[in-house]
Amino acid sequence: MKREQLLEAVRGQMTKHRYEHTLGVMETAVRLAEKYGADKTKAETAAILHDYCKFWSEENMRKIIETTPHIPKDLLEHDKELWHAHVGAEAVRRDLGIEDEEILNAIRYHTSGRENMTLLEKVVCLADYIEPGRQFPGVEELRQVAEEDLDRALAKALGGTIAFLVNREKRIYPLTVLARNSLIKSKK
Ligand code: DGI
Ligand code: FE
Ligand code: FE
Ligand code: FE
Repeated sequence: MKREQLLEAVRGQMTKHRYEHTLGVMETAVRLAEKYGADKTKAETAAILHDYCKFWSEENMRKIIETTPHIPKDLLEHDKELWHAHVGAEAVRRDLGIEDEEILNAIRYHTSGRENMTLLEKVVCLADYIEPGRQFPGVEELRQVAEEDLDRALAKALGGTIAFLVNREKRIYPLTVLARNSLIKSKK
């Protein structure tokens, strides 16, 4: 599918604000892919589709998680904010015929991260944090680090999410901890 068709397909699924976020992630992911040597076309496709399911109902996503054999069931015991990533990967395969596993994994792990992420997965996950529309304390520093060190920037971003969850007394999905550890370990 061409870029315009993909954009059209996601636009109908989301609010204007979320669509603008999607465009920001697309732009940022392509730029990071270029900088760090990931596949730019795959980064663009994954970025456009990464929040495809963001506004699907909780019941619908729960049903898809329960009935799709390879979606981890432990997602159901963690924050539902995590669900749209795994459900999204299945949905774009089913609805849009996306079969490329690297693209699907970049969508699947864009929220939680995972241990030993691929370059493409890192690029999409980090772009989601630092796209121009994002505003949260520390985002400017994150944008600066992203220009120098992809792993360090992503470890920082995931660390920020972990701290946010701890502050709110929420559970942390284990893949997020594994992702952060492996990003730090891989540099030592
Ligand atoms: O979909 P977006 O808002 O663009 O961003 P996202 O897919 O990265 O979702 C992030 C949200 O998920 C954020 O509000 C924190 C929440 N969340 C809940 N539990 C976890 C989690 N994020 C991570 N990485 N790990 C968790 O365990
Ligand atoms: Fe998301
Ligand atoms: Fe994210
Ligand atoms: Fe997003």
